[in-house]
Amino acid sequence: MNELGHIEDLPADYREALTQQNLVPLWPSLRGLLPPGKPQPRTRAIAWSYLALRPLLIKAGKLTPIEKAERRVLVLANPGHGLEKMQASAAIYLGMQLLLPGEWAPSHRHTPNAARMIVEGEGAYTTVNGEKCPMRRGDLILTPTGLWHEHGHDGDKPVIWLDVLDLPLVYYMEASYHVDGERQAIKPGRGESTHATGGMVPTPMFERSGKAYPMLRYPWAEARAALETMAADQPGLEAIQLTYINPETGSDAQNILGFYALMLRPGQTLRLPVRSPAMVFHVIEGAAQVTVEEQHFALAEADTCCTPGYSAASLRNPSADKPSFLFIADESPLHRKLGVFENRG
Ligand code: GTQ
Repeated sequence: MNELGHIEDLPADYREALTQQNLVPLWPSLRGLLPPGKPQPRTRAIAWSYLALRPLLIKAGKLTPIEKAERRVLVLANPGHGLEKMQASAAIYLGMQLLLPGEWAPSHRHTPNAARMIVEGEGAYTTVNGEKCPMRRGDLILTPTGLWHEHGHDGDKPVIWLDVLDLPLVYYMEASYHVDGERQAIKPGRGESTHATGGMVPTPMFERSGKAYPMLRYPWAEARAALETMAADQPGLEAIQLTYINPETGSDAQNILGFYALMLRPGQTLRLPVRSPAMVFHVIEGAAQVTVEEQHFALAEADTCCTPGYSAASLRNPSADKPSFLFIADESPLHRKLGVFENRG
């Protein structure tokens, strides 16, 4: 690879003349824009300890009333991007949100897609376009682009969940905005949750709903049972993994980020393929050791970590007798749609 010229090689008066006309020479930046062989991601492999962040989140509950915060969230920011950018990777935003008993985070809708992985507590719910979705540990709840959503809490202890949004991408596209709304009327019955029957979808008057987001809540109890069944059925199966999908189309549940549940058998090490998208790992149950290139992270329950794209990573369950369960989010749907997805094995 040949070295190209530096900006300092150019005479100062020439550089000044370019700047005056909003012109920039390409060649000093060409290798940075198009590095050889693989990208040079800003995204760093980094982990956030739940035990360490929880007291700060609880303290935020004392310092800032919900009326002032609207959403009481500590953002899991990747220093590789600069903390102020509030992004975990190029396309992924992560936040830990706290709702205290009796609190209400008012209704709004926005262009970025959001998903919530429930970490702790009982009795809270998110209402998405009128569908009341109970929040129990390990549940995945979608609030896709443009859908009204608000959070309420009838329980008696704090509820905490992990927000996963494609905010950095939508913001970068200059397409990010929100609209405030009125408290939603809750639809009677089970509503869209009838979709939770695997392999069957409602077909009133011989038509499917045709909704872009027919299923909004993916209960952990069902995902966990499905993983355990897969593991028992196929003792030789390496990656015991499920993808959260749109049950009407079989496509990823959302357009930009992908969501998955993974089980590691006791003592199992799983080497992941080297792929272009960045990934997020969150421990729902048990523990996991994540190795990314030369870095190691020992994740306990409720800990979260992210890895850049094009990196070699492996996951290990350190327990000799208990399985561990992970929630994974990644940028695969985005990379596939853009035609830049790569799997280098
Ligand atoms: O709960 O609606 O972490 O709008 C960031 C923006 C959560 C939410 C976040 C949001 C929300």
